Amino acid sequence: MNAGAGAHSGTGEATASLCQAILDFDSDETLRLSLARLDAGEAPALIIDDCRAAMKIVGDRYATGEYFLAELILAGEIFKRVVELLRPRLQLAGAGDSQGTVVLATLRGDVHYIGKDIFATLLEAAGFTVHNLGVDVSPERVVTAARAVDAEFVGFSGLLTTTFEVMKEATGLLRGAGFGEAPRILIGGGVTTSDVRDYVGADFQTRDAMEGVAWCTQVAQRVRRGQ
Ligand code: B12
Repeated sequence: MNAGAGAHSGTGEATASLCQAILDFDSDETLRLSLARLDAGEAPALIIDDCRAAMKIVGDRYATGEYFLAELILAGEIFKRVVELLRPRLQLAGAGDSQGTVVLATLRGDVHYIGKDIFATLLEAAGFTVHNLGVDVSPERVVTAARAVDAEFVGFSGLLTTTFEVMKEATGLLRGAGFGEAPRILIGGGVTTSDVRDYVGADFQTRDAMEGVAWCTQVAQRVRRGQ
């Protein structure tokens, strides 16, 4: 099996072999290569980007019928183990005053959570307090949670196009819920685009967790300065 050209976000041979290990569903080799790169001082975010490129290939092969559900599950399990390995390094920053409170969820009908949990970890590393509601969450539960913790941000992760309607419903409920100031709403996940952001009525969209953290940080700073 070949990793395929042009899909990598990192550099050179290290990227290609990590990608290939995932496409070979070789969990031990994937973890060994990830650990070697960590020990060599590489940023965990780069390793995640490479794994994501491999997951994209797995998804594409599933879409064309070359892979089946079993391969999706296998690749997902391997990626989850990589994220567990990297998590302590991703979390290094996070002490001190909270930058703000974020409620996160994958909404009704969607059980993908790997990307959401990466975003949650990076937010915590940047000093945010995160209430991660999990997957298959109803819009009503999001509103209840956002109100209970007085959330400044609410994030939805979506990997299925069928979730767009539910994101729209949840956004509408949040905007109409009579908060003093409604929380900022951001969406992310492999199938989201700026058009989807406009459709669901969110404030921000990204498929890059680091970009999501940067946006939350900027907004939180602006709010603190009263701008
Ligand atoms: C692994 C996987 C699974 C695993 C999920 C494991 C898990 N625990 O999460 C399992 C096997 C369960 C699964 C099931 C299904 N899957 Co699936 N799956 C994938 C796969 C291969 C990878 C997803 C992934 O983890 N990517 C890696 C993460 C890191 O990327 P990410 O989520 O985009 O997250 C990054 C950013 O987007 C961002 N981010 C994520 N969330 C958020 C949120 C916010 C607020 C912000 C700011 C940022 C952010 O942070 C991350 C890092 O930067 C994708 C293919 C793909 N191209 O993504 C298909 C894919 C998503 N699955 C698909 C399908 C069809 C299914 C099934 C319907 C299959 C079936 N017949 O049963 C079911 C649906 C089950 C359900 N009800 O949800 C399709 C969706 C097609 C569509 N357009 O709707 C895809 C695209 C595959 C394909 N090409 O056909 N799947």
